[in-house]
Amino acid sequence: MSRYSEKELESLTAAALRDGFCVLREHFSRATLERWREAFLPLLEKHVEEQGQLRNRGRERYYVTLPFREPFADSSIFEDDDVLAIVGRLVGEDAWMCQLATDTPLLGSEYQDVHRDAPPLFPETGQETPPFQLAVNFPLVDVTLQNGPFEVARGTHLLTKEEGWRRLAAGEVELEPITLRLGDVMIRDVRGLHRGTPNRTPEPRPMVVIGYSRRWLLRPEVSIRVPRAALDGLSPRARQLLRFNPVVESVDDAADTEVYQAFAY
Ligand SMILES: O=C(O)CCC(=O)C(=O)O
Repeated sequence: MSRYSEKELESLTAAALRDGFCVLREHFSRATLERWREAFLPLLEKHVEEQGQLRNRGRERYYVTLPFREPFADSSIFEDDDVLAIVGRLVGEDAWMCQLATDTPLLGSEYQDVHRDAPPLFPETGQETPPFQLAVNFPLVDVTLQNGPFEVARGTHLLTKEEGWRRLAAGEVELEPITLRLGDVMIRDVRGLHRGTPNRTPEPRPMVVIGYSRRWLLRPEVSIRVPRAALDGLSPRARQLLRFNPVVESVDDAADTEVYQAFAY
């Protein structure tokens, strides 16, 4: 069920096209996200123990893939009507869902280098294109100025990285911290120049990332391993969204090495 009218959805889409992101405030159920947080924290602990040495996102900052099972295989989140309406307008009605993961800075994390999450499609032209890869981000805690807000420079998704860097250095654009309450959702074009900032509190700051791509785009570094037994319980729309992902006998068979190492472009 949609919360937003067609006109509001158009306006949120226009903001995402212009600024590179839009935010839907108080959108997801806080009780649902509290269940996600409870289930996530042991996964984070295990990841830090087993793969923490990879340090693939910087000091005390971890990228953890979520298993496609309860509570994370949640259609109230990944099939949300408003989010999908905006995603469809930005990357096509036939978009697919390619990523279900989290970014978590802990105490001791640092500023990341300013980066994009994807290279341009046609680097030789120096021209950017309409959107092709989105991140739907929502935190599992309130994000404040103290616990490592994501920072982004508005409008830089339509510039080359070099021009974006130049405008940042010249003070023509600036990095803005995006503070979010539990339940808020940000839909962003992954080309916008951004960085993670230090979490200065003892509590982890998990941010979920659900990736939606144009139907012709494959990012081999990410995928969602869908257990065969879950397929029957999925709606036709969910099956359509997940259609290019590997089907596995059990999520526990998932390769336990994180392959998403190169992340900054
Ligand atoms: O703090 C965040 O969630 C952003 C992290 C980030 O941009 C990255 O690891 O690519």
